[in-house]
Amino acid sequence: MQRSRHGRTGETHPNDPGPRAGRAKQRAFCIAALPEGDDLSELHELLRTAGVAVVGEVVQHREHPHPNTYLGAGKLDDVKEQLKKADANVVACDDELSPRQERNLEQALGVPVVDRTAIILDIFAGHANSAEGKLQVELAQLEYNLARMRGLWTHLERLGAGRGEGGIGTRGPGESQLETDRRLARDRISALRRKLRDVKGSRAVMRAERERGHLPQVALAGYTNAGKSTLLNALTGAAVGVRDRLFHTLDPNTRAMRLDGRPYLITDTVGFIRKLPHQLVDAFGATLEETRLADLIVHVVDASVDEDEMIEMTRAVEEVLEEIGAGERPRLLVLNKADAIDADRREELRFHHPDGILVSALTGEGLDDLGERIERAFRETLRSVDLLLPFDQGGRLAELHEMAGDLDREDTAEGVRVRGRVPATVAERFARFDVSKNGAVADNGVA
Ligand SMILES: Nc1nc2c(ncn2[C@@H]2O[C@H](COP(=O)(O)OP(=O)(O)OP(=O)(O)O)[C@@H](O)[C@H]2O)c(=O)[nH]1
Ligand SMILES: [Mg+2]
Repeated sequence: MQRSRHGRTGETHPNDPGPRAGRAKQRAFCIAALPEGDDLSELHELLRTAGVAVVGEVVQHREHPHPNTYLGAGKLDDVKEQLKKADANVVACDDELSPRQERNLEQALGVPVVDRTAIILDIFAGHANSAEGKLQVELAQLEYNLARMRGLWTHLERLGAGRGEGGIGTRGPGESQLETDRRLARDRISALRRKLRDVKGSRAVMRAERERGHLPQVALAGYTNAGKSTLLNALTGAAVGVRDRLFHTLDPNTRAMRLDGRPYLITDTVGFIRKLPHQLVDAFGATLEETRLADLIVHVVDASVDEDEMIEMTRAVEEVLEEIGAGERPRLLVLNKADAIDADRREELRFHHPDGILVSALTGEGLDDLGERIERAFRETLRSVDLLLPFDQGGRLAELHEMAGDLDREDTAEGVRVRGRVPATVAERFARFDVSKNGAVADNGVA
């Protein structure tokens, strides 16, 4: 959270997140422009996760934030007074600010201003472990900073024009510094994109391998801190890191599990949040692909919060799923943290979310039910096949058995007749042996 004024980068690397030491000394005053309500608890939580203390807050009710100053003029005076009293040394805004709003706010308030996006990016930077995660976060931060540089740039241009056709004195060293910064940032962005494409390539290879094994893929998705990693651990016996903080998991973790004898792969990945910075969605493309390509998405929500908040979080997740192209995937809703839910709330959940599966990843309550529902959802995607496999295709028969569970088999003069229900992808692979339509083998060629 040490981004320098105006997102400028000074002498350091254009994406230097700044010194991390002494972050706890930051004392933030929170501001928000909301049409209604005054709940800034999530912003507090984000700041807590980023290691910043919250010393006060002001909410202004308005339909839209002020285009120039985010809050109205009167409210700004109020904030200025209050933040002095609270001895705040930074202002944290619950929305992404335009570069102009940020600059004007800093001028009016006399302290650095950080917006929600910068805070989230800062948390991601602190939590990234893998090489891929670090590249993704750096890319997102650079894109964020580049937009701010551009903002300042047009501002300077306008100033120049105002002072008379951009003549002498209007093009100072600031401009060339900016140009250098922007060029450096752009070069770095291209390099990062290239590296991430390579990573994406190897991820695709791994996925292709998994698909060859025909294992059904289940992806856990959900709001940050909903309990996705805890659920992965509970279902698979894994020991993925769990913590009561936002965005603890950034890298996807895939583990195997068995339900009724059939093996599945289940992936836990980065959590979502309201107003998730688009730079992150963009940069985490390869990671989010795991969700987009899953056979089934298990949407995990923290059902221990009140209904309105849960709906809001659920909606935020659905929007991101839509945005990454996973909106149409088959989905299950898992209502987690049942151990923290009383009888009344249980009743309410049953009423409002009859399809939701109530579980506790912590105590194990409801996990059998969840297993059955995953299995059932998966079974619904199965297709009936009636195959005739020539005797020389013994290997393929074994493959089919591995995948399909219950199959009727019958030895005939031409080969083995197999009837049963198999995953759609398997049905496609065996289409050439299908005799259900015309009673004859369509094509006996070897795949
Ligand atoms: N009471 C209760 N707490 C839970 C349950 N499941 C998870 N938690 C707690 O919720 C917090 C977040 O759990 P995680 O599994 O890290 O959540 P996550 O969805 O992976 O979060 P991120 O990776 O940060 O997005 C931890 O403190 C868990 O112990 C549950 O069933 N009941
Ligand atoms: Mg997690």
